[in-house]
Amino acid sequence: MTTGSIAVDIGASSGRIIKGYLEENQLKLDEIYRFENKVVKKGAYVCWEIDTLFAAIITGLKRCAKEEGELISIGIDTWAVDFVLLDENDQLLTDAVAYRDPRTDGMMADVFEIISKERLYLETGIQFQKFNTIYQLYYLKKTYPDLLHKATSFLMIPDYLNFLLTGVKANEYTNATTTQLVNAFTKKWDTELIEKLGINPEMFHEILPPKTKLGNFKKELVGEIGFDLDVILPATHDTGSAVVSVPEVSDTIYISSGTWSLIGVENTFPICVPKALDANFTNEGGMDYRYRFLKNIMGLWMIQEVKRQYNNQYSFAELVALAHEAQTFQSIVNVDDDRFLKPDNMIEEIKKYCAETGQVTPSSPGEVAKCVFDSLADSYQKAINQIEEIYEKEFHTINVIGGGSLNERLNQLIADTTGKEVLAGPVEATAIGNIVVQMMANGELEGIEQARNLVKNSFGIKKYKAGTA
Ligand code: LFR
Repeated sequence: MTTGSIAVDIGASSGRIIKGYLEENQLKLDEIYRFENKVVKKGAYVCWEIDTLFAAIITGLKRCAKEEGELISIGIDTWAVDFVLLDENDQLLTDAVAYRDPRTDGMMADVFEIISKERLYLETGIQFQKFNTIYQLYYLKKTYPDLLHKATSFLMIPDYLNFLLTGVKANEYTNATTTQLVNAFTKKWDTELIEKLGINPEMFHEILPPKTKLGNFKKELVGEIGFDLDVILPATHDTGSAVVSVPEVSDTIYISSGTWSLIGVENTFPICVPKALDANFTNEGGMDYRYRFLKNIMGLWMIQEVKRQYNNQYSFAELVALAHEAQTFQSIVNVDDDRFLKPDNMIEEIKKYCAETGQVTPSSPGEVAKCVFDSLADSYQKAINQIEEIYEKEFHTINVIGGGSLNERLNQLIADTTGKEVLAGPVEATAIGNIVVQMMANGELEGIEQARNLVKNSFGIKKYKAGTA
């Protein structure tokens, strides 16, 4: 009988419950349940529906009941930076406010008055994004000091879901690093920095690394679900899990392609040099204390929003095909501009940007889509130039992983724009990374090298060369 592990992988637009198991030396995946994720306005803030997400996990687990005997563990990963605060009775003090909420506007400048940008980067190695946890917490400190005072627990989204499952409160390492409050070298909460900001360091929990067994389902949940599993920490930051499943990291630039495009390389040490700061590259904590030296690029979010603005009358595949037909259209926007983080209307924002920069304004859906894809490829190229400049070497391969790797035209466009070979896959990178870390914890895999070989042998990786479209 094969044993299986369950990955709960929740992204910005959907969540999935996937079973992973070994069969004839290959990793197999079965999707058990899929559910929607979205933000809603609660009072003044844009929030995640955290209770609905937890209920969906329970529904999915009940569907696993027939496979129960074979299952041994479960791991949860989600996007990063967002959190909730609990009071001394473990009751929620805050909603799970979403990082695209504009509440952090202006907070970066306030924080830099307390600690310089350079010092913050030197200590944490984390990129400057206005939505990082540090700026969200500083907003709370300024706006609701009493609330922050009452908080006794800081839990990031997967930490909170794990707490609901097990009753155990802890902060997982890979996700904790995205707060910009963890020292990149000691890998511990930077208590001095936290205190300087006027935030109570006591509300942060012990930082536990991936592969740690957190606990088991709470008694009442075992009754409801009908069985129990070991709850194991994968890299609970989805990008951390995704990069575990990059088949070959040496001399390769990866792009984890989903709502965001995360472009970078894996290191065994953080790079906090001035050039990295200027280019705004991050050193996020990874599996086995490796570091993801990468940059956030706005990603498929832009085309998701474009599709939504066209009232979903075109599928993604149709937008890709229409873009291909609009061959002569050439305008490009800077996808890294914060104006594209959550505009009221993405199409209008793109048009406005083109007009303001003296470029031709896109009008047809094909032109808008072409503008988005070309702009993404342009931004990838710029990030690659920065990586090569910092490393003082040329990389020859780009590995696109995640759902976006299914976009064949974008893969070819990346190959054509960069002149490098593009490898596409695995598509289910995040769930795979989540599952293989559980398998390491369960003794089914020895370590990350073996896990990466397993990925290489289990999933088809497609190749694209420049000029072969
Ligand atoms: C991708 C991701 C990125 C993070 C962004 C916000 O899903 O986790 O790594 O920067 O979402 O949390």
